[in-house]
Parts: sequence; structure tokens; C-alpha cells
Amino acid sequence: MIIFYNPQSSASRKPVLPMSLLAVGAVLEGHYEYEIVDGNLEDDPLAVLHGRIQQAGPAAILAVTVMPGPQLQQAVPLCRELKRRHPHLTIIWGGYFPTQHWDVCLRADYVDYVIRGHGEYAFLQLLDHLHGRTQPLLLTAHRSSLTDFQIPGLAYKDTDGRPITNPLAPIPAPKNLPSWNFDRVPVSRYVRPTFLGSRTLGYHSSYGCPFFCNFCAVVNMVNGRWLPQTAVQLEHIARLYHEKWQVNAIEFYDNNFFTQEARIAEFSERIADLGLAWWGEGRIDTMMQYSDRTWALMRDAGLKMVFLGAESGSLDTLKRMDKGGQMTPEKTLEIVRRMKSYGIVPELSFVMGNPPDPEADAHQTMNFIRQVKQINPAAEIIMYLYTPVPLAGDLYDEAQAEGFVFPQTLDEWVSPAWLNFSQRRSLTMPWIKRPLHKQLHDFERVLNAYYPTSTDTRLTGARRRLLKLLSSWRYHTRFYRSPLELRALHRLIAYQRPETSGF
Ligand code: B12
Repeated sequence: MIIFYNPQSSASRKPVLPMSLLAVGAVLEGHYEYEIVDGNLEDDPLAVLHGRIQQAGPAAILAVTVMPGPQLQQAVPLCRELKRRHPHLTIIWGGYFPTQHWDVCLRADYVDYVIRGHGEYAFLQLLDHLHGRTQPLLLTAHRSSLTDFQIPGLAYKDTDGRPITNPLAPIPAPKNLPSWNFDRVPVSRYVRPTFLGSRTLGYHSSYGCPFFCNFCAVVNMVNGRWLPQTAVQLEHIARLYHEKWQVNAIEFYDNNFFTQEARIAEFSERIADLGLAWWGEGRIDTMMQYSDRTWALMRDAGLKMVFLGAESGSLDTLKRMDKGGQMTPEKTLEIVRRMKSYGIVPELSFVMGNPPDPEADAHQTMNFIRQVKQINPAAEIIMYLYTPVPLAGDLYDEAQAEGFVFPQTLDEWVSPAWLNFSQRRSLTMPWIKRPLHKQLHDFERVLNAYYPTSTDTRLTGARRRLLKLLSSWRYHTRFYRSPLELRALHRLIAYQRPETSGF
């Protein structure tokens, strides 16, 4: 029996469909018994898992998906305790965190295996191995040893307990993978109100991203590959969501939903009659190449907002990020203008405070953001601090040169300082000096007051006007320092940032 577990991501938000586990579970249908437990829906996940493991007996396998941040924070003590109570339990981790930090995970005695990258087939192969259903590829004296199997994407411990990883598997093509079995989760509990619509649900329709930006964790996962589902498959999902759960808005969580113009144009045509609102993530240079016809089709099919990695107002920084393609700050301004004419909101994310000169970098981008807002005040701005991922490239090299080292144990990863790091809120990165951090914070506060987000559905017109009025002098004089009055006002009206937590 395989018990999948999705650790709680955040107590303060309504949960997102556990897509990773639906995807991995789909390939087990008809081969293995499994169930999905979601920590976001349970009051006492430890008790629930303990009970299920007891029921499942000695062959129980606990398979956990782990993102950095709150999920890791919950997964560590939970897995440690479950292993203590059930020493024969096999615990397997997969997802973004273990993909990158597989060796640290395997050094913990409560993690037996790690599946790296898109794990559908690797997981199935590992299960076959653990259930004695595979033949070793090489016949050696140690027939049951994993070194005999070379399962791509598997990381495991050698006989001395040392972490070892096989190379990543090629990413599976989502269009050929079995469909998710929605009966495995209580879907209606994941339908939530957002600024897009009263009944919003998420989906993920492609794997990977064809770019190699060296601040992005996706590169470690897919190494520059991008494989989509077809427009017909996407239409099928949209109709299913609409008919079965009365969904009126879809968030496409793909790393790069808009990579292929033909797919998006066809999808837009196919779902135009549904009256859905939708959102996705894309690249500025890619979407600047879209024809006017495609932009009009997307608008008519209900596209409301696109999350775009603008990253920086400096061409030099973009180059150092290996942003690739044809990205320039001018392109960002062009797309902001173009989207305004279609009434589709650009949600621009920026990575602030990049080494080696974080001060200059941050100031240049702050000024750039002002230019963006001048062109299109509706543009949403999301600011992150640069947080390294273990990838070759200028930024990571420079971070290391400044004394940056990743934690070597899971306990250190879940310490408060590193949890902040994982959520891109860390104050402790060697190249970010406290005053710069404060300046960025202050700027964000003034900007959010002068241009209140459209994604907070509870912000009434009067509240928006009040925020704008009180922040106006600061914005115009660029006096951002210590905006205590705006902080108080934001608290009073419980201002909410867009989907992410920002700084
Ligand atoms: C949905 C999502 C969330 C949801 C939670 C999802 C959940 N599980 O409950 C929410 C919105 C809560 C969230 C939060 C955060 N997220 Co998030 N999230 C995503 C997102 C957009 C999609 C993940 C997904 O479901 N993909 C679809 C599935 C099918 O793919 P997958 O997850 O990669 O799963 C495959 C493999 O990873 C693997 N696999 C995964 N799990 C397992 C488990 C087992 C057992 C096995 C065998 C295999 C396996 O196989 C799967 C199938 O191929 C990704 C980006 C992306 N597009 O992938 C970011 C992403 C994972 N998030 C990220 C981050 C940083 C966060 C935060 C920690 C910080 C932040 N500020 O955003 C916060 C936490 C904040 C909080 N308070 O909780 C980063 C991770 C970066 C990194 N360095 O690793 C990502 C990559 C975004 C990014 N580009 O930076 N997130």
C-alpha cells in the first residue's frame, strides 16, 4: 500500500490541488493500491498517517512531496516521528526540494529514497524493485542492490549509508501520461474564490521550461526541456472543471504555460464559449512574438492576467541571470503597453538585490518599476530577493564567493533563518545588508499603497482611494523611508498581496 502525503503548505491560505501526487498516482492506477492524504485538509496529520500505516501493515510505503519552506518544515518532524513509530516503514521523498538537495535528505535516517525530477516512471520502477517485480539489469553477487538497477532519477544510500544519485530521467511527455484520477481527492474542497472568479481551481498542463535562468529551481528539474499537453487535452480539463465542479476560473500553474503560441490560440478558441477566467505564467519575449490575433483570442476566451518574469530593470543583470531568449527591459515596457490595450493585466515578478552590487541593482529596478506603473498602473508587481539555487552560473558562483553555503542537514534547513530563505524573505544572505533590505521593504510598502493590487477582492473603492491619498506624497517625492502610517493602514484593512508573499 502506498500512502502519498502532501504536507501542509500554509495555514493561512486555502489549499491548492495536490497536483504532484495526482500526477505520480496516475501511473500507479491498476498497478498498486494507493491513497492521497493532504495535510492541508487534516487537523492531525500525524494521527491520520499513523493510523493508515498501521492499517497498511509491514509493506506500507510513505511517499511525500516536499517543496522548500512550510512543507519541508512539516515533513521533517513528521517523517522522523513516523519512522520512529514504524521502523520498517519505507519513506520516499520527491518534489522540488529533494530534487535539488537529495544528498541532505538522504543523510537523514528517516528518508530512505529520493526521486529526483518528474517522478512518474522512476517511482513506478522503484516500487517494482521494492516489490520484487523487476529483474536486475546486471547480474552481480548483490542481486537486490539498487546499483544493479540504474533507475534514472533515483537517489539512494549505498551500503555504507552514503547518498548516491543516478542521472535524472528524461522528462515524461505529459500528453502521453495517464490522466489524473480526480476521484482520489475531494476536489470541491480545493475550489476557492480568487480575484479571477468565485470558483477557482488549478491545473498544470506542461512540464519544464526551455530556458536556463540561473536563479530558477526549474532548471535542475528539467534541464531545458518543455513538453506540453495538447490544446484538446486542455479543453477537456476546462470542460470537466466547469461541468463537474462549476469552476468559473482556472489558474494554470505551468512554469511556462505560454511557450507554444499555436497551442494557446487553439485552446482559446476551444474554450471561448465557457465564459471562464484564467491565469498563467509566461515569458515576455515569447509573448511579444504572439500575433494580435492570438492576443485577441486569449482576451475573448477570458485570459485575465499573466505572470511574467521581468526580473530586472538592468540589461546587465538579465544577462548575468542567463535569462536567455531576447529579454530586455525595453521588452518589458513594450508588453506592459501591449497588454494594457487588451485589458489583460501583467503580473511582473522581479528578483531584487542581485550580487555583486545589490544596492545599484535594487535601485535600478525600483526606478524601472516606476516606469512600468506609469505606463500601466494596473500592472501587478511582485518583488523577490535573489535566493540562490544550486546551479552553475555567475549568480550562484558570486553568492558562494560571498560566503553563501546551503545547510548540510534537514534540521538546519527547517531553522527559522533558512525557512525565511526558502520563502525568499531571508535577511541573512551575506550580500544583502540590512539597510538595503529595509529600503526595499519600504519601497514595496509605498508602491502597494499608491497602486493597490487588484487581486485582493476585499479592497473596496473607498479603501483604495484612502491608500492612494495617504501614500501620494511619498511616492511623488520618492521619500519611502519608514512608512509607518501606511503599515498601520495596511494592517487595519488586512491588505493582501497577490498569490505570493513577496519580501
Ligand atoms: C502549486 C505550487 C504551490 C502551492 C502548493 C502546492 C501543494 N503541493 O500544496 C502553493 C501556492 C501553496 C505554493 C507555495 C509556495 N511555493 Co510553490 N509552487 C507551486 C507550483 C506553481 C506548482 C507545483 C505543482 O503542483 N506542479 C505540478 C506537478 C505535476 O509537478 P511537480 O510538483 O513538479 O511534481 C512532479 C515532480 O516534482 C515529482 N514529484 C513531486 N512530488 C513528488 C513526490 C513523490 C513521492 C514522487 C515520487 C515524485 C514527486 O513528480 C511530479 C510529477 O512529475 C510550482 C512551480 C511549478 N510550476 O511546478 C511552485 C514551486 C514549487 N514553489 C516554490 C516555492 C519557493 C514556494 C514557496 C516555498 C515560496 C513562495 N514564496 O512562493 C511557497 C510556500 C509558501 C507557503 N506559505 O506555503 C518554488 C520552489 C523553488 C525551489 N527553490 O525549489 C517553485 C518551483 C516556484 C518557482 N519557480 O520558484 N506553491
